[in-house]
Amino acid sequence: MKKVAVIMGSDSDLPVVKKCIDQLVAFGIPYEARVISAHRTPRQAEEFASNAKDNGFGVIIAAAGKAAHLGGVIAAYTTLPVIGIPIKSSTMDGLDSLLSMVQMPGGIPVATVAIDGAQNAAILAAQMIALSDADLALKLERFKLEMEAGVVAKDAKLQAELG
Ligand code: RP5
Repeated sequence: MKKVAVIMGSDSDLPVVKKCIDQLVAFGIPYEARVISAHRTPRQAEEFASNAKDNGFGVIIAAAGKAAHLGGVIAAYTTLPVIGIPIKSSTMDGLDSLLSMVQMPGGIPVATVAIDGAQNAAILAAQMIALSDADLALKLERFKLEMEAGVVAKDAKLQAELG
């Protein structure tokens, strides 16, 4: 199975990014997590992205806050799909990160999830990897069924409480 790279702009992003890592682990997807900054370590960002495909990665997840250019810079150096997690790390409640990530120019997409939407980034990456992995596709089916059962149970509880 292809690996998923989880890159964060700073170790201060880890509390949010942990939810992404936990979900990848729950799906049994091999991953590597790194701290690489588009601004503070641009050479490492270029090196990682340029070699990611040859190094066995299938998807790159990039989490960053403030002027969040990490996803875009990584996407510039690879044809692998890049998923962006805008991190709420500034006084602007993450709107700055969201817009910095999502407003990519034509030709260089970054599939941006919600502000701090780390779990969804992992699920989206899993869906991409599952296109060529039947076992993972089954896990995703099961995941959706469990979600459905959870909501049905909550609805039943609400109906019981309301009489
Ligand atoms: C971004 O700046 C990082 O992704 C982080 O969200 C934010 C703050 O970084 P630190 O100053 O905490 O290292 O590049």
